[in-house]
Amino acid sequence: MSVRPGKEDKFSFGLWTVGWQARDPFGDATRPALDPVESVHRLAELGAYGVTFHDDDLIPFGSDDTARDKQIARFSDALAETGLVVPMVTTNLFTHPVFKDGAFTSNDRDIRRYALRKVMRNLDLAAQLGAQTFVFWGGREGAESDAAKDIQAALDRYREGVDLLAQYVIDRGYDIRFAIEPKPNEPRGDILLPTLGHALAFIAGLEHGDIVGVNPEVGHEQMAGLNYSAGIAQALWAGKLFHLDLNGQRGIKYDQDLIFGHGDLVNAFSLVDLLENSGYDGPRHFDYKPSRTEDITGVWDSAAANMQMYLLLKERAAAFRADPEVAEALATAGVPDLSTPTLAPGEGYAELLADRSAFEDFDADAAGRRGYGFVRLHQLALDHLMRAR
Ligand code: DIG
Ligand code: MN
Ligand code: MN
Repeated sequence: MSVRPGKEDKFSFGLWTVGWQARDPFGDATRPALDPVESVHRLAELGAYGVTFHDDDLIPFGSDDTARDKQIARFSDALAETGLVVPMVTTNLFTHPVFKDGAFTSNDRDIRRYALRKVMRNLDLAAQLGAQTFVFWGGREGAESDAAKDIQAALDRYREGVDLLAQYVIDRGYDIRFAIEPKPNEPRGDILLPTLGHALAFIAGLEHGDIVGVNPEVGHEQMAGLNYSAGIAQALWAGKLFHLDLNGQRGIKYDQDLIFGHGDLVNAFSLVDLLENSGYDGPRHFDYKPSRTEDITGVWDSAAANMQMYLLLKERAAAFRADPEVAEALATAGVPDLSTPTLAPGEGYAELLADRSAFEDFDADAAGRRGYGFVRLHQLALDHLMRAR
């Protein structure tokens, strides 16, 4: 059954996704370059709401100002013609050899200064196009050997860079928030801020941490063996889910950037259930790679598949939540009870110490015999996922 996406679904795509020419470490490109203007029109036809980009996706690295202005004008015209918006912009700090030891944390100070200038220029463009989120994926911030990178100094430089750029945004009055995108490795042997947890801890130490959140990607957390929907729940709990990169990953291996849901489908179901019931109203952004085996028809099929998967899972999650048997299984499992504070209103440790039922008279053996029924609850979820009820 095909479901038709619309702008109200807030699906967005990186230009670098559908535009990926499928060059990989073991093979040449299998597809020709794609004009960003063509991508805007085709994605609009498919039902997308927005497009995102790295500076170099839109303006080839090294372009002079005339060529740069022409590209921006063409792109802006396509946005106006299609009604697509630019919710997020990011900077390519990883392709050019100059960044081979990183950007903000390169051992070379001149390169660190160059990287900051490249981002500042891109922040101006992001503000000009109305983007409200600016992503930092430190793909080259890291090392292949431990002695090569003083991690503490690198984190100082990372913080110095993000604080400076946040000050720039504040002073310019840009309506932009930053979102850090973690990844454990690839292309560096180990990447700084490898998981959501590392990123949240880093943000806590920033001067302007209030405008810095996270942009977690499905496959990146799963490359570290982590539960993506659980990580998103913590990002929401921390008020730091500013954006997210949806795709698929089949286990702990290289970054596959599969179509959303084409990896761990069960976790994708849990994620959509969470997002649709959490109040997150940001873009559903796809950062994936159309398989190297596909021609341009396959590229557009893959873009449509991302949105199809999300909408199908949204429908399945709604059916799960509407099922009275699920409500009963949730109650048996005590899931709603977890929202009840452990302490009564006004109760402190003195009252807890005085409460014999909490310890002296507590029958741990009887409590240990409780059956929670999690298996039945999970099977109900899978029944709904597979449309078996
Ligand atoms: C890869 O997962 C990264 C880069 O594509 C980009 O910097 C970021 C944007 O979401 N994701
Ligand atoms: Mn990825
Ligand atoms: Mn990403």
